[in-house]
Amino acid sequence: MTNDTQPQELTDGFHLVIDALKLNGITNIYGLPGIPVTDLTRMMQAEGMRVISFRHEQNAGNAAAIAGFMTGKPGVCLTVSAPGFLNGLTALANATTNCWPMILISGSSEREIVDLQQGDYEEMDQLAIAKPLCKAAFRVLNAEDIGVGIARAIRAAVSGRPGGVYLDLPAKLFGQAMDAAAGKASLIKVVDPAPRQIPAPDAVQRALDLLKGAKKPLILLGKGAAYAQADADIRTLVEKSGIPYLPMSMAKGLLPDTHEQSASAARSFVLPEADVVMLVGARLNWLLSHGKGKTWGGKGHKNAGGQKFIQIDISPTEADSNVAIDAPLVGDIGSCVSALLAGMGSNWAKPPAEWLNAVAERKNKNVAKMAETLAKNPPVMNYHSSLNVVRDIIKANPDAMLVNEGANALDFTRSIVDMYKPRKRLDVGTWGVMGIGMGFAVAAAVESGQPVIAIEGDSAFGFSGMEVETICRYNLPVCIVIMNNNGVYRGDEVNVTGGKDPSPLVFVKGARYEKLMEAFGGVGVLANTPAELRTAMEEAIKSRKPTLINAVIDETAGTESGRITSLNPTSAAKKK
Ligand code: OXT
Ligand code: ADP
Ligand code: MG
Repeated sequence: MTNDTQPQELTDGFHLVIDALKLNGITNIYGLPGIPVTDLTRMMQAEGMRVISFRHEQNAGNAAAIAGFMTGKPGVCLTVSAPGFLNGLTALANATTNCWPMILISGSSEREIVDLQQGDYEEMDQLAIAKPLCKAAFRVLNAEDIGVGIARAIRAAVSGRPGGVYLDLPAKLFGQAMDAAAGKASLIKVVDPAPRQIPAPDAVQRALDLLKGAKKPLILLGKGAAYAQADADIRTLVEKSGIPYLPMSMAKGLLPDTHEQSASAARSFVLPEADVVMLVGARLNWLLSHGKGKTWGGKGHKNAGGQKFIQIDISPTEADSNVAIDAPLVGDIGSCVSALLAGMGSNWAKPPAEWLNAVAERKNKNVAKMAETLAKNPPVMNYHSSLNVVRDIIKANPDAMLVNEGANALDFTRSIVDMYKPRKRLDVGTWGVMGIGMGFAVAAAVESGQPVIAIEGDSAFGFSGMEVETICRYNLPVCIVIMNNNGVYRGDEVNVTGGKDPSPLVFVKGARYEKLMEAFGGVGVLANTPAELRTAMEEAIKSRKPTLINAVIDETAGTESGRITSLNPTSAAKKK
């Protein structure tokens, strides 16, 4: 037989998408099926990919985003058109805001009809809507361009400052057939998707000079430092310099929180007192009071405190975004930190003892105060007595992943529960967004294989609570602890009018959240005491069974917005 008469082997858009992703090492998909991606999910599974199917796209998107943070590879979320796409978009925007690599792949409707606005099924110009909310957005119209489309999406997500990428795949694309060999040849294996960016030697020297002259230096580690996976070098930098460091929330555990140089327990002392601050993958945004104001020892909220700043960041435009940066160090954190280490030489002088002693004194005082509070066992469980248990459980299981959201449930957990290893604490991030909980918990279990503990405010849990079914369906080792105080911040508010409606801030009292887990075959536990909570958590870790513990917390224990009460606006117009 000649080649002319041999039947041509064909491939199609479905398989090219799958092959392109697999070629680039992407094998986990977080999504929700429906027109036009239903078959794609089936085929992905058939081709050996792990498809985790959620109950709402926002949770799938959050899972993809945090998978990106954990692995440094883009997490992929797959949705249907218009409403499914929009449901996933919040997570894509959140990923971009947090600098996490993620790709949202959405099916879309017939281009010809959408562009003429003729009212197609789920009609929407998704590409245009996604563009301002992510780092890059692409659409693929022809099967032979799928390889390029996916390569561009991967590169855009992970190179430079990581972020979210939208990839629009119209329904018609999936069915397009082409020659299999030509299809294979059209795929691209992305080489060096996140190239190292070596800092300029003069910038390294400028930073070292500033650090050398400091009397009260401080290192601030942000989640960019955790993301960079330069753990050993970062630890060496901290230890060799002898400088106290402060981890931002998701950088906790980069060095163990129990490290003697950790200044976490002296935060409000070290920020205004420091004279030179080195930011490592942390932005001077609202979480750091924009680098000025009272937090930094400034007179008014617009006044700087007089600190000199070194900022290590991959984004060349980050410096000076809030206050002047004296020594910007632009490059990837791994390269910048190793350049600093090389420049420090072998006889780097530790900071003056006076500074180290002052930090230690303040820290020890706060740690002792905390220990005293944690030792109390009030008649009704509160944040301290319950989180003391979580603290012990994490200490005994340092490889476990910790997911955390809420207001008081977030802030108390952050300061009470020590972390021991990098990238183990996953939380509300830059936006302080509620709803990340169950999506993060699913991805944390899938990506790490470790047990996951999700500490959830009862309000926070409500945003993604239906995913307990997903957790049960995939039999994931997730232990959810709901800090149940009957409401947003507190559960004791009343309707001031005396009317029948409850206050906007409270929920059904004594809600039995644990029954939600039981409905899907998981383990539900009601815990009224620290002892009950401890037993239930230990059992959950041991059994690896999906577990939901409804921890009943004193409904008067919380404060408005937790530690960020001051961000609530107050009216300048006095009421009579
Ligand atoms: O130095 P000082 O003395 O100041 O003490 C500090 C440390 O030194 C000390 N510390 C320690 N002491 C001893 N030992 C150790 N180890 C130690 N470590 C620390 O403790 C204190 C505090 O330390 P910290 O935390 O480091 O310092 P500080 O000053 O707090 O740090 C400042 C910040 C800004 C960095 C920090 O506070 C922070 O990271 N905050 C994040 C806040 C945040 O993001 N909050 C979430 C948003 S709140 C709100 O928006 C909510 N909503 C609205 C909503 C949202 N968000 N999203 C969506 C989609 N829709 C609506 C809602 C609905 S929260 C919320 C639900 C709330 O209800 P829940 O039921 O879920 O939760 P509950 O409140 O529990 O009811
Ligand atoms: P945090 O909330 O913990 O303070 P941010 O999200 O504000 O952290 O800051 C993270 C910073 O880290 C961003 O400015 C981002 O550009 C930077 N970043 C992320 N990855 C890297 C990397 N590999 N190398 C250098 N900088 C990075
Ligand atoms: Mg609550």
